[in-house]
Amino acid sequence: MDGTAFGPDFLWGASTAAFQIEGAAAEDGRTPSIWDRFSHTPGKVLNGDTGDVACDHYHRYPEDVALLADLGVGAYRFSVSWSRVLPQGTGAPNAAGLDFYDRLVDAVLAAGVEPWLCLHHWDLPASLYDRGGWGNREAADWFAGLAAVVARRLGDRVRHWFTFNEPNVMVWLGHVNGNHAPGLRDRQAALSAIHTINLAHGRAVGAIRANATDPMVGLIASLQPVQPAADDAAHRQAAQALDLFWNRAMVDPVMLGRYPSDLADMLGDRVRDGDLATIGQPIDAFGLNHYCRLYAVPDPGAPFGVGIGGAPDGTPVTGVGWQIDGTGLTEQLLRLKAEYPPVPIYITENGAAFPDLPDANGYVDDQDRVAFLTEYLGAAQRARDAGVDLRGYFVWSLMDNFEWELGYGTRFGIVRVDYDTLVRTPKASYQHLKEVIAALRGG
Ligand code: IFM
Repeated sequence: MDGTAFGPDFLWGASTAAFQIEGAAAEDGRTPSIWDRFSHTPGKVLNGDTGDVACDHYHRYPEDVALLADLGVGAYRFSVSWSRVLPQGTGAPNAAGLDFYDRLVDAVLAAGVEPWLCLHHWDLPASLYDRGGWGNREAADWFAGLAAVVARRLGDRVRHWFTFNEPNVMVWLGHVNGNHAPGLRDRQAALSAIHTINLAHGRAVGAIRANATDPMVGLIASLQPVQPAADDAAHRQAAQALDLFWNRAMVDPVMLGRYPSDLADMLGDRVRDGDLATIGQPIDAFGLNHYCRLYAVPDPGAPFGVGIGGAPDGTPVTGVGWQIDGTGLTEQLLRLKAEYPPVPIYITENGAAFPDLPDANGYVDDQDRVAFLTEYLGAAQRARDAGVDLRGYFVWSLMDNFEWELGYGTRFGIVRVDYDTLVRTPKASYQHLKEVIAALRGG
């Protein structure tokens, strides 16, 4: 890979999320999240997989931190489990839960890696869902409460903060499509969730700034260019609708301080005086998660009349059918530069699932993933060459983990996890990334 343009200051990182790796689901005071409940509901997750054990990162985090150090990354992005920190969602913090993140942060720092903390990666406490979840405007205050508790405890050491990971996906898959927790397909619930989560982001930005020392605060969204799956008026209209909900509903209000006008009409009096000022207060960084272009299809039965189709026939795809096409990443980065005020951008997730056949020693020679990373890093570099203020790249994911409704059969890691023994084995892609990072750092 020609990566010379990245230079020695470019930040390399790896990402994970609490529910996908921690396990220890009922330990030390943690209560169920909506994903515990969803995954324990028969038929919701492939093979009935749950997050009960996951990668057992809760107990094995020292091993995982050692992998980060050996990889040579400058940063580790992880999320906190809300129901581990605040078992009732609000109220009294759980000392044992906070102690875990304290130990993790110290271990990451001791390994010479910066902790990048994301407050919420989809695992809303089930108790809060029972109080209305993101459909209840009060959830914005509940989330600010979590932000304050975590920032007070870790804000002396954690300098880099994100409020939400992919709130747009949380709304689309959880409230429109229904294949993610909490499993809704409900137009009104989705609209309420959009605004409450945006407000929660704004309130949490304030809470982090008030409680952490000199923090960088940002938002992470999954943004993908949307195209009509066919060249006709219905598909073009579907593409516009999907672009509105996927790419703009939760980024425009944060970056521009306003909703797109079509959406503002739909949100109606959910948006109160002062909300947009809270949501649109300046942030210090934008996290872009990017995987593939989306192809929109009309779906009259769906809450917003649109669904997501497959990649065009004959185009290369990953093991989960996502199109491999780095030009989408360049295009998305250029769109961020063209449409929003300048904010440093980090790619906070990018990676791919492949079949990953291990040899007798558990080693995976994943040249398909190496080729994917090479293509997408080249695409990122082209955007930088075109003037995009891209400061870093975090691979998804450090290790194989619970891939939501697809459970453990779908592997995105650069480290293989054997789910019977929980042994971690770096794949060829880990070695490749390690060499890229070392070379670009002049190491
Ligand atoms: O595993 C997920 C992650 O939790 C959010 N972004 C996309 C990844 C791959 O599906």
